[in-house]
Amino acid sequence: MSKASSAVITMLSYARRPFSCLTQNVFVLRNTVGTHRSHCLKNQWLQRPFSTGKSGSSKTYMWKRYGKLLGVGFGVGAFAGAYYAYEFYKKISTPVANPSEGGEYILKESPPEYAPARTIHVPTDTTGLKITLFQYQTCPFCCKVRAYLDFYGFNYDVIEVNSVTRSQTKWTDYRKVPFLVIKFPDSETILQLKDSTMIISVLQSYLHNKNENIQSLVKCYPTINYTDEEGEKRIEIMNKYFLMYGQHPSGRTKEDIVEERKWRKWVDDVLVHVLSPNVYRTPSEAFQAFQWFSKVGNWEQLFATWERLLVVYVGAAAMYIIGKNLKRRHQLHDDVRESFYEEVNVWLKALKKKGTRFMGGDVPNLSDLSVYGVLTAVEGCDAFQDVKKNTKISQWFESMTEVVKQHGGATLVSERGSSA
Ligand SMILES: N[C@@H](CCC(=O)N[C@@H](CS)C(=O)NCC(=O)O)C(=O)O
Repeated sequence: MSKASSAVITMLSYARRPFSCLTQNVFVLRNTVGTHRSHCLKNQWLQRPFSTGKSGSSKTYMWKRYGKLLGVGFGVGAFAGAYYAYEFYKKISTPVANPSEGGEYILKESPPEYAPARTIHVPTDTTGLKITLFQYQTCPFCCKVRAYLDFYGFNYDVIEVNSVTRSQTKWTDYRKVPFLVIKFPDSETILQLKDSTMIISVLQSYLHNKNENIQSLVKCYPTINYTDEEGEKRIEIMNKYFLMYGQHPSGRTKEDIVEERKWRKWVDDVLVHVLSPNVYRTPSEAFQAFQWFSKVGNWEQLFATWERLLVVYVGAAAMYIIGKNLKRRHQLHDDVRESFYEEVNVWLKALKKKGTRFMGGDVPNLSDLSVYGVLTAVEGCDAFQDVKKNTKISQWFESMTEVVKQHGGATLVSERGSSA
């Protein structure tokens, strides 16, 4: 779903390119004509004063005529230069704007009420937090957050965002999913946590660090707003891979914490990028993937038929094309399956070296949950069936499915609930 809307957006931005090329050609054409004209003008300019330059009145005439032109030219040039400098200055002076103090995560008012696509209730969650996840069912980042919430057994509501109308996120400036809205039993504050990795880091810090509440923990993740070289506004969340333990967590070595961080980053920077080119490898695979998204996302229930068909057909066609670009951008093998197998094997090799059931030992840690979460996004696609056939992922993957379903980490949440 997510991919469909990004698809349409990306298609539009691609569609703009030929136009901009066209405009450039017209511009070049005009310029050529212009250059030719000004060249003639220059010749006249050069010729007139000097060839007829003997007469003073002719000189005055020339200055009157061309001096004005020169003045206007300088004026326009100075104005254009100043404007350009101003725009440039704006670009380089906006990179860092730091609201900090966690203010960027506080909502001034409660978002509108939407009917949840489903409500997850786990009796062991006694934290009293009211968590709402805004998501696309098959977005890998959303799947990662769900894997985390389900493993720990948090209670939460799911709001399925319509990627065509995005009507459920009109009230926020944040343009992506997933994000969480959290309400607290003992405070009026309402928080909006943005970015899958930051969400997981904040909640995990909250579970481990009983001296801090979520409102104060978010202050450790200040955002930096900047404008990139293409003029796009971007947000960088500082420390998003770091957990705010307060003190060194018992039973964990420093190396083990660093490793966990490394894998979480690998998931965001590497693993996630092999998914799209693989699930949209051929037109029929792209179509099959979208049909599966429609099924697990319950689109038939949630969206109008025309919306669903639009997303499935247009989305599949667009993503097939975009998949090819992503393949180039992320320098995947010609046969993108090879890249998928390779990355999965990188993970499996590390797991084998560790010698335990999960990367976290007997219980999954955040690396396990992140790898597992993004893989569940493509679980029903041909690509993942191929991965299961051609690598040894199944054993670990099935163990993860089981432990997430059983809320294997629920004790931590209930302990946190009783200490609140
Ligand atoms: N770094 C973000 C990435 C989130 C992201 O890129 N989400 C995509 C969906 S998979 C999105 O919302 N794109 C904009 C859109 O579809 O409108 C995170 O980890 O949460």
